[in-house]
Amino acid sequence: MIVGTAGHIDHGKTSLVRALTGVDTDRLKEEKARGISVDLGFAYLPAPDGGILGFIDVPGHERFVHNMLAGATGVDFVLLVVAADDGVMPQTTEHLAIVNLLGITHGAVAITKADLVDADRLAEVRTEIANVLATTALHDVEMFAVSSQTGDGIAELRARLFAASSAQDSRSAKGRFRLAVDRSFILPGAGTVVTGTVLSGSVAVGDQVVISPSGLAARVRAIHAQNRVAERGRAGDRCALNLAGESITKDAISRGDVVLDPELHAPVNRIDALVQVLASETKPLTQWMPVRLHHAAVEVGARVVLLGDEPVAPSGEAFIQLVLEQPIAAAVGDRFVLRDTTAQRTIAGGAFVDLRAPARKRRTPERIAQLEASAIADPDRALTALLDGAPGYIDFSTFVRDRALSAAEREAMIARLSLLRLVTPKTEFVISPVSWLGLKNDIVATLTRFHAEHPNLPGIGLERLRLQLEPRLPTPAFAAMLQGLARNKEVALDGAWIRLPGHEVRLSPVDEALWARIAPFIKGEGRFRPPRVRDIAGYTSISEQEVRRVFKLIGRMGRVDEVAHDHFFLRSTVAEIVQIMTAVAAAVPNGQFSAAQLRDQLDNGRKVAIQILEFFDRHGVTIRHGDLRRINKHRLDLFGKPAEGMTVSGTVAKIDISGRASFPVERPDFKSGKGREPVLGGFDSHSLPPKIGVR
Ligand SMILES: Nc1nc2c(ncn2[C@@H]2O[C@H](COP(=O)(O)OP(=O)(O)OP(=O)(O)O)[C@@H](O)[C@H]2O)c(=O)[nH]1
Ligand SMILES: [Mg+2]
Repeated sequence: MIVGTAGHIDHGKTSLVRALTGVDTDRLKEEKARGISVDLGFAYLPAPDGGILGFIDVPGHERFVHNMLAGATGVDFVLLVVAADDGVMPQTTEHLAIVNLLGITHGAVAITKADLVDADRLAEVRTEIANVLATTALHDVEMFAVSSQTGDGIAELRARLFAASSAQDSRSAKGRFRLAVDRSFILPGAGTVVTGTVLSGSVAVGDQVVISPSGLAARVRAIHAQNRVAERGRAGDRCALNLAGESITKDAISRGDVVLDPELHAPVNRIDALVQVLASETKPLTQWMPVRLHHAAVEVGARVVLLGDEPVAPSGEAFIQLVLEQPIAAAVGDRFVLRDTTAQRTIAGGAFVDLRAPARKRRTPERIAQLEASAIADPDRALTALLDGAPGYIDFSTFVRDRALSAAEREAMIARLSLLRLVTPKTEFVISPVSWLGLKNDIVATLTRFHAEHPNLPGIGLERLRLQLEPRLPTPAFAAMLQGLARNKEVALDGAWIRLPGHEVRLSPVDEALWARIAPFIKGEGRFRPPRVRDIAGYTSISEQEVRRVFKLIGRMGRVDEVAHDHFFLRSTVAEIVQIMTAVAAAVPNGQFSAAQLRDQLDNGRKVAIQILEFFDRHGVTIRHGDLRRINKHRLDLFGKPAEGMTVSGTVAKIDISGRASFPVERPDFKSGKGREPVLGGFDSHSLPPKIGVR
């Protein structure tokens, strides 16, 4: 258990810690000289049950409240110190307010310097203290009259602390590791050591960690937990970590940094939070008001953005957005405190709700509903509430990371809530079973309708389908969902087209008749040099536009390819050319052939041969090296098999293996650089479309 002191300057906090533990925590020269505490002090006390109590002694001076705040994070039990002679003073109430805002609910009051007052005064002070505690979570804590001078009451108080420590549920170490650094120093012989309270999870010797927000990597060389050498430090322990790493020095790490599990490193500078303004304030929190934000051991300048219509009045509670001057390492649910910019007053405090706060549309009813869901502490209930609201899916990887949940906890949540996961290259989205089913039904209904309205089209493009549906999943998540449906044969993915598995493109009778007139021109003898759109229009007196339209239609069915602009080849002819080309490649050294060598086999002229090769280059079937090409065997089946009876067999005749030397005129103009790289994803829409680009 970690015990933190709190209370006004000179009220006897340090003396009390010394009386309880035997340790004088005022170590600094300045502290000795001035007789006041300036920075945090640390002491440990072994308990009869084998545990160890850690003490964090804080300074009471109003100028050092920021140090008090750095120490108060991670405290389990507060020891509120009030001097019997002075009674409740300004920092008594301010520290109490801070403790309350930080959500510390266990504690005791020590009325110190009891030796200086009589029983009447003691009774008076008790009443005074009870009054200030009344409105806080500590309203029913026990009060102990003590004297560090005479030792009166110290044993009773110590016994109370031991009992509290035994009764305390040990904090869950389930989450991922986070430690808020309050000191960093060099230990001769060991190197860089940082100390702080473990906020969540645990760390073991040998673990890799990251210093956040800087992002420096380090390895844990040794651990002291609660002042003892340990193999592991857990949530609720004060730990000293001996860190090793290329850039790890005393100065590379400072108070306010967080040492964490590398998975958690994702600093933030815009946070949506639930804030409470102290009743003692006289003014509300207003738009773009500058404040000092205190979180864990860090202090940073920030601005307040109101998310409601009104300023947040004293005693009021509201969602706000905090825009930070510098990024910090934080987790959802972490407590924070706001002080004024002159560091004289504590104004407000609360809990972080969403670390990925949007800069725009941050006040819409939809967004506020998300914040209400995110503000639920229990991750299962928060996630369920989020999925029940708009947009109906969430980025689960981010949810899990921002709540510092472990990998095991992540999987357990998926199972407990029967979530459907949509894995994309960058992240994992989840969607509720109800939304998933609704979306699936909508996809099938939309496709059914589309096929009925457009029997001659192969299907709907992914984006077009996505934009018609609610919830509108992000493109990669939608692609992942479609792939899942395709695996179950509920939809079919045809390149870029999505269709129902049973759907086949059918031409209208009119188009069928047009195709019957056009097709003969690209079949048979002349298939390697078919006429272009304009020529076919001339031969058939069908308009150029119509010829082109029918070709594109047939192209979408995968039966023709537009090898060059307005120049369509039957798919089976393209397949046949691939075979001939394979034979050509097999007959030349290194499989490297020239355009002329292919042209000789096809007998279709230099220009067309080059256009065909450039078409293959674009599809990655051929790979160009200067004037020569070789075949990429991985893409040989891209155009399927040649039509029946057209299979090339035997050896290829007439190949000049002397290469381009004997074809001095056959130096195609490749200067344009076109087709230099196989363009695997950039197909024309009328040829084979790209596969949906997700895992
Ligand atoms: N008579 C008497 N004097 C005390 C007692 N406790 C503390 N003092 C005296 O009060 C003064 C302040 O004590 P500290 O323990 O330094 O007070 P503190 O609360 O730690 O002060 P800051 O850390 O500066 O806020 C010292 O001179 C102590 O000797 C007590 O129980 N009885
Ligand atoms: Mg002190």
